[in-house]
Formats: sequence, C-alpha cells, structure tokens
Amino acid sequence: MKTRAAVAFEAKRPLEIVELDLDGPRAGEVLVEIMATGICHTDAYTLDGLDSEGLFPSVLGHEGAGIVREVGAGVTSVVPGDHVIPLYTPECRQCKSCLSGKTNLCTAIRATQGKGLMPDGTTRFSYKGQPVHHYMGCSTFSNFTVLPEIAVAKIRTDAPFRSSCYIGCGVTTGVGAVVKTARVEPGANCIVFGLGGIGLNVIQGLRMVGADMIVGVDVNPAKEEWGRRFGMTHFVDPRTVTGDLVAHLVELTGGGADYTFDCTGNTDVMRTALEACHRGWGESIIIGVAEAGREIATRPFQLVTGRVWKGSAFGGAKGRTDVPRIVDWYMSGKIEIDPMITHVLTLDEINKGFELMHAGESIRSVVVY
Ligand code: NAD
Ligand code: AHE
Ligand code: ZN
Repeated sequence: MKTRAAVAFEAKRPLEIVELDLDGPRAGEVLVEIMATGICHTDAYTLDGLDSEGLFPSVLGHEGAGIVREVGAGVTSVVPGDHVIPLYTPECRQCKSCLSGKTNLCTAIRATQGKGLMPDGTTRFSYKGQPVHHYMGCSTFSNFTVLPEIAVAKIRTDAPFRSSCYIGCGVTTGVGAVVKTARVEPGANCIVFGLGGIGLNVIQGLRMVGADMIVGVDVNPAKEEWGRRFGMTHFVDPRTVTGDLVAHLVELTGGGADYTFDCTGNTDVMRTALEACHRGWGESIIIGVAEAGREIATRPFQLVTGRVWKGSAFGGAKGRTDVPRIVDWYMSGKIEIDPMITHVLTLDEINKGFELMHAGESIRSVVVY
C-alpha cells in the first residue's frame, strides 16, 4: 500500500512529505493507521545528527496513537479496529528483562530496532524501490506504519487520539519517572531541570504524589508560568543566580533535594542535578538524552556520601501493562494533557513543530492526520 510520511532523508535537513510504499504486516506484526503523533525533543535530536544510533533515510516519530487496520499471522492480542499506542519500549513478557520484574527495558527486539529494522531484519517502508528505515520501532510520522504485536498497547476507545498520543512518550516518561523510577513519597522536596514537554510531566507527577517542594529550573523565564500551572512551587532561572547554582539549590531545599530530575539532556545540568541532592539519600534521575560523545562527571565523593544517580527510559513503564492505566488517569482527570498541547499541525506543517520546539515556543506540537 501507499502511505504519506514525513521522511528524514538526511541529518539537519527539514523532513520531506512524500508518498512511501509500505509492505503489509508479516507474522507477529500489525498495520496501524496513525491518527495523531507528538513531536518529542528526541526526534529533533536524531534529525540534528546527535544520536549515535541515528539512521537516514528514516521515518521518525515515536509518540503516536492510532487504530489497528490489519494483523499478521499469529497475532492474538489485538484485532482490527482496536485503538493502540505504539511502544518504543515493547513488552514481550517472555525475555529475561521482562521476567526479571526489575526493569521495563524489554530486550526481545532491541537489536533490530536500533538498526531501524523490523525483527526479521527487513524494512516495511521503501521509496522509489529503496528501503527507508524505521525509527525507535514506531515511525509515527507516517500515516500508516507496521509494528510488532509486542510493541502496541491497546487502549480504551473513548480516549481522544490528539491527546493520548502524548502518552506514547512525554506523559509516561515524566509521570513514570516520578511514580515508577524514583517512587517519590508524599512530602518530598524535588527539583526538576528543564520545563519542556517532559519536565512539566515530571512536575504534574510530583503534584499527583503529594511532593511538598517542587522547584523548577529553566534558562527560559517563560517556563515559570508553565511550571506553576502544573504544580511547581518555586522557580529558578540559573542565569539570575549570583554565585554557585548548586549551593543556591541546596540552600533553597533545606540541605538538598530528596529527588532531582534532569529533563534537559545537558551533561553539565546532570552534574548539577546530582550535586543538588541531599547528602546521605538524595536521588537524581537522568531522563534527558545526551548528544553522542558526551559523558557525565562528578566527584565520586558525591556518591560515597549517599547521593544516587539513576536513569529512566519511558518512565520505567511497562508499555502494554502501564500505558492503558495512564490513559485511565488522563480520562479520570488525575493528570492533565490538553493544556500542554500548544500546537496542532497537519503533516505538511510538521517542520514548523521542530522550529517551535527549538525556539522554546511550544510545549508539545501534535500532528493530526
Ligand atoms: P523540550 O525542548 O520540550 O524541553 C527542554 C527544556 O529544557 C526547555 O524548556 C529548555 O529551555 C530547558 N533547558 C535547556 N537547557 C537548559 C539548561 N542548561 N538549564 C535548564 N533548563 C534548560 O524537550 P523535551 O521533549 O521535554 O525533552 C527533554 C529531554 O528528555 C530531551 O533530552 C529528550 O531527548 C529526553 N527524553 C528522554 C526520554 C526518556 O525516556 N529517557 C523520553 C523523552 C524525552
Ligand atoms: N539512541 C540513543 C539513546 C536514545 C535514548 O536513550 N532513548 C530513550 C528514549 S527517548 C524517548 O524520547 C530510551 O528509551 N532509551 C533506551 C533504549 O533502549 O533506547 C543513543 O545514545 O544511542
Ligand atoms: Zn520521546
């Protein structure tokens, strides 16, 4: 079949809207009509050539929602007509990682996914006879995409696509980092670095679990109003702090934070986030994705004295199990999504979404097909 898609032909070049050829689902795969997709900073990072796994040409996009249109042989968990969210972190429930109960990082198809291929080592997308890579196992910047069965979460049919697509990455990543990775307790003092599409979801997660102090840190002063809207109690613009930022944050939180979250991808910020933790027990969660080649550093003494450095992918959420529950949290009003969707675009306007993100003018842009 044919599908309209925004294709990344080369790094640092705007996406091109073209018609691709798409092969149907093979055994264990499903064809999904994507109804809406968010644009996450990770898509921009890959398009900008900063991802060590970045491949071109490819169909980017990993934050979608849609409808199953066809299933391949042996598929049992979904049928045509089901509403689903594609999962860049699948959940096979059979691999060592899934069975460990210790991680959401299913390893069943990670090797081929990182090479832009389906689990059988081939692509379903092609353009003028040449293969086009998949991206993060999702490729939601295409109106139709093929996904492994283990990489779709079936969701309720009354959830609007336009907002629930954001649960495919940003919402789950931010809220999950609080409730699943850090397991923040009521009354905790927390600091969130970077108040974008992820950081604001960390903030609303902290509000949901009853954190006391929710400090937001961002170099864009316009983010103060956004943070307060979702529960932030204090705002710090590092550019207006005289003296050492860590010392300022430690004083503000009465000795250091119980939990800090990096939602910037900047390795210097990651260090600040670790060092702003309370001696003896503070935990810093790295969510931001750093450019290829970057490394983190701190004095080992920071860890010797009890601070903990952790990372979180997809908020520690197991996609097929947890995503439908997060959709319920949204539908019952426990968490908000709609106010964070600042721009709704057509596929033809998708490059504008990247421009708005780089200019700091959007929280989430969503493309509706
Ligand atoms: P975004 O562009 O919407 O937000 C980034 C925010 O960080 C902006 O408000 C920006 O002003 C702020 N910022 C930049 N430099 C800063 C600095 N030095 N100090 C303080 N604030 C600073 O991006 P997003 O979509 O929210 O994504 C944030 C990060 O999370 C990205 O690195 C993205 O790749 C990553 N991410 C990781 C996961 C995961 O599973 N681990 C999932 C989604 C996104
Ligand atoms: N490909 C990069 C790493 C990118 C990365 O860390 N991705 C996150 C999700 S970001 C979503 O917006 C993730 O889930 N990582 C776990 C995984 O298995 O990819 C690199 O550095 O090579
Ligand atoms: Zn993302």
